[in-house]
Amino acid sequence: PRALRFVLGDQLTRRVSSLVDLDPERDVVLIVEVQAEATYVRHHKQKIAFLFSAMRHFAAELETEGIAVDYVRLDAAGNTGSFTGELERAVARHRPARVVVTEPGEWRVWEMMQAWREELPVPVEIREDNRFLCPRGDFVRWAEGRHALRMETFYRGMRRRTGLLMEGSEPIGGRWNFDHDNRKRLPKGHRPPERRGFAPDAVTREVLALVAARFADHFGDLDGFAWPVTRANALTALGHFLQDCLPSFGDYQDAMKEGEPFLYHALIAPALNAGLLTAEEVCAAAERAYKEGTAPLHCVEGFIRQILGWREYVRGLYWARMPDYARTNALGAGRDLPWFYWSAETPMNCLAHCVRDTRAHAYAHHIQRLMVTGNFALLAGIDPAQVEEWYLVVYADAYEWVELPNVHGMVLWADGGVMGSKPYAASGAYIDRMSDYCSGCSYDVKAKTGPKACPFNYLYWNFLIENEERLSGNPRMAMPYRTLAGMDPKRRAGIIADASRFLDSLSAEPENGREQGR
Ligand code: FAD
Ligand code: DLZ
Ligand code: SF4
Repeated sequence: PRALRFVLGDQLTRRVSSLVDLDPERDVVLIVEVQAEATYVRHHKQKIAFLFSAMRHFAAELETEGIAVDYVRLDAAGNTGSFTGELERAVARHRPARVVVTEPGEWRVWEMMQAWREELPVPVEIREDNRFLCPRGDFVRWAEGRHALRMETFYRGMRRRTGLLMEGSEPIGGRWNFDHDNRKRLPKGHRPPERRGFAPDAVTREVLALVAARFADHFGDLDGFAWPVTRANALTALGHFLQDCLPSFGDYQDAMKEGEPFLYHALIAPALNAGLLTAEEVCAAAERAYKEGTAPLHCVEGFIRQILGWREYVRGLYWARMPDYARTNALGAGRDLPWFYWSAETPMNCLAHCVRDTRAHAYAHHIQRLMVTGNFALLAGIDPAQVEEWYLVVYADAYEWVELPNVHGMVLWADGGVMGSKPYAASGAYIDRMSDYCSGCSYDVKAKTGPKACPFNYLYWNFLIENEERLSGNPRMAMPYRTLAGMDPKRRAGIIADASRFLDSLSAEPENGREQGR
């Protein structure tokens, strides 16, 4: 063939830059299932099943178009188990004039690609990832000379650049951000809409069996797998969200409820990150919902901000700051990740529910990730690398370009303030306000000290005490540090005692030597 076009598992769109000039008469598309990608971290079973199924469906769609696809299955004879090994074998098989790839989503694979240029006997063309609205180079230019890279400034630039929700040079509705209309708690007895899932077809069922057999010791359940694995199904999922959920998305964006892991969230991140949907079409569809009057502005703006703002911003930041970004540990956190992040066995009801939702669906929504599992990891001073690995493992939408800034920067403040001006630390009162978890908890969210007190309460103050030197000069932390300064020394000593008793009781290993399905 003229060109061998290597498509990675998260680049599943006909419009990806490596395929735009494909010649169906002479080119071959290479897609490979490899052990190394499935195990560089021990991904949740549903994450592997989602990607393998989406890859197989995408290959079948290309073939229907008459395109030659060389698809290497995980159990194919001779599969070397790595991107590099499979690309080398394919080059030997097809003897192409050149290899064409699109830049990957992770630094790790970017380094591999640089080596391909040296090692392969044919030229390798690495093309820009055209699946984002802000090219890497543009973000770098925006970031140049700034220490703090604030999302809000970036987002306004993106609104102007794309014209989304704009009236000339002004934001529609006269404001850039409608957050103060959002973030309500769910009214008592409120029933969120039924969510549309996708029953596994024959291709997915075959993949589910493969994953159950080959990755039995990975974290997570496979029953209940309901992710959309084709572009057509992903578009159905988007349509369902726009109609049934977007009109209340903003209102309940930060709410949490026992037994309701999805609420009004879009559930599109796995599809979006793997290429089944594009950011551009999702934002355009949401804007249309506003213009056609089916969803209010504060919900549509809130939703578009997540994708046009946050998603593009974390991706830009990742590439602008890697590889050094992953190495910082501004708060010097070093505790091991507690075992309950895998087992859900903790009397803290909020954490137990978030871990159970995660295990069942390879999903938790933003506030569960940020304010429950994330906030706990911050307050307990858990080693950033271990927290990052957990987030990369457990979510079907996780890739390092999006996971790392969210965890390292937003949640753990390990970047020392590049992403957020202050750590998101919060006590139990926040969780109580936004959820119904506390009413079913054996701890008392109102109690501040003692064995019955909600651990978030004393861990919050203990966090401020432990990081006094690093954080007390931060103007945005002035209020809590003033309260701490005025605190009765006996109370302060009580907090430290409660926190060390609690933290010492955490185990990084399964209790009683039992393996619990990590
Ligand atoms: P919705 O809540 O309906 O939001 C719509 C879309 O906005 C999402 O699909 C996503 O594409 C985008 N979005 C929203 N918030 C963010 C954000 N902070 N960063 C980037 N995109 C965002 N998202 C991932 O895609 N992969 C990850 O690995 C990931 N890790 C996270 C880790 C932590 C600690 C936190 C706090 C957030 C993380 N997020 C991650 C962002 C967000 O939580 C998920 O995108 C979202 O929960 C996915 O579900 P949804 O499609 O229902 O999203
Ligand atoms: C996450 C993942 C998994 C589990 N398996 C594969 C695979 O077998 N083949 C593949 O092409 N991609 C896989 N991926 C996604 C890659 O890890 C992803 O492309 C890189 O992390 C770069 O973003
Ligand atoms: Fe979580 Fe504390 Fe509420 Fe229990 S009381 S659910 S630990 S916030």
